[in-house]
Order: sequence, then structure tokens, then C-alpha cells
Amino acid sequence: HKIILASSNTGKVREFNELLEGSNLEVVPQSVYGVPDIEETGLTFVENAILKARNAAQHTGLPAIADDSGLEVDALDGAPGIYSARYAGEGASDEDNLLKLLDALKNTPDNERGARFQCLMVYMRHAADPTPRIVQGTWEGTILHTPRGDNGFGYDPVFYIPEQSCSSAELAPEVKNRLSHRGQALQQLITLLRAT
Ligand code: ITT
Repeated sequence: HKIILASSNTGKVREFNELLEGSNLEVVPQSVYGVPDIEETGLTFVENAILKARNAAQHTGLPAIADDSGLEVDALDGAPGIYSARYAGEGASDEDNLLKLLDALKNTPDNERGARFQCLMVYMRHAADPTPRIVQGTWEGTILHTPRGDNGFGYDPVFYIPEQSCSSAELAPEVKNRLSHRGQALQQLITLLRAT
């Protein structure tokens, strides 16, 4: 059966499609049903993920998946965190956000540039589901001084993965999907949905 993907982020939607290719889950982006974006008023990733999934389920009458994700930077006490999409202001572009991050870290030395991507993913059977399925993926890296690579979206060009010796925007999409916070979370969710 159909599941609504409660996201308007084209980078995320593309990665979901890549990750779900060949699975038996039919996931349709909320734009197909004209679901309006809901304001992300939560103070945690999980709260925002639930708000988005509930909104999509409410508007469509179908089960929904939402991904609330972001970048936590150690030297910034975890910022931009849940505000990653709007770090440089409401409606800011990926480029604006990334430049603001580089500026905030311009005096931070290499050994203090640790960061991680977080992805909180929830599945709700319906809008009033009292027990949303909740999974989490984390991806460790460091923040570069200058952007590198053209793949991915958001902060990928400044997120360096030591194990791969490159930025996440320099990884082939299938490699990013295998390693990323989103890839890890979605694998867990697929396993969970198969078991129930
Ligand atoms: P939806 O709520 O409609 O899904 P959004 O972009 O507002 O879209 P979030 O509130 O979850 O989604 O914000 C996530 C932000 O975190 C995203 O805009 C990027 O800036 C960043 N981000 C998340 N995952 C990322 C990834 O895999 N690569 C690069 N940046 C990422």
C-alpha cells in the first residue's frame, strides 16, 4: 500500500527514492497530494518529525513517513541542529546556510571541527497513531574550511568523512545512501515495518 513521504525537500525525496528502489514500499512525496508544509514548532528532531508525519497523514488519510534531520556541530554546542534548514534565516538557500556555517567556524582549528548528521525518522499508520515507529541514524564527520563536491544537497559539500577521505558531496549517491544518517534510519525502518 501507499505511504506518504512528508517532505518538501527535493534532495531528501531523491535519496528516499534511491534507497527504496527495489523494495516493496510505495512511498509518494506529499507534494503529489498537495499537502501544505506545516510549521516545525518542535524543539527536538523527533517532535518535528511527528508533526510532519501527522500533518501528511491527516491530509491524505494514508500512513506517512517523515524525516527530521540536521547537522550538529560540536564547536557550536550542537547548532544548527533542528534549525539546519533555516540557519541563515527563514527561506535561506543551502548555499547561504553553508556559508554562514563556514563563517561561524572560521577561527575553529581542525581538531575542534567535529560534527554529525542526525536523522530522526518516524512512521505513523494514521494521524492519531499513538505509537509512531521511531528510528534514528547518525553520521560522524568534520567540517571542512571550503566546500568540495557537487553531489547531495544541504551541508554535504562541507561535511568531511575521514573514513572516505572526501566530503559527502564527493561520494557517489549509492555510497552516501549506504553510510548516511538517512540511509541508516531508513534501513532500520524497513526492518521494523517488515517485522510488524
Ligand atoms: P522537509 O521538512 O520538508 O523534509 P527540510 O529541508 O525543512 O525539508 P529539515 O527540517 O529536516 O527538512 O531540515 C534538514 C536540513 O538539514 C536540510 O535542509 C539540510 O540543510 C540539512 N541536512 C539534512 N540531511 C542532510 C544531508 O543528507 N546532507 C546535507 N544536509 C542535510
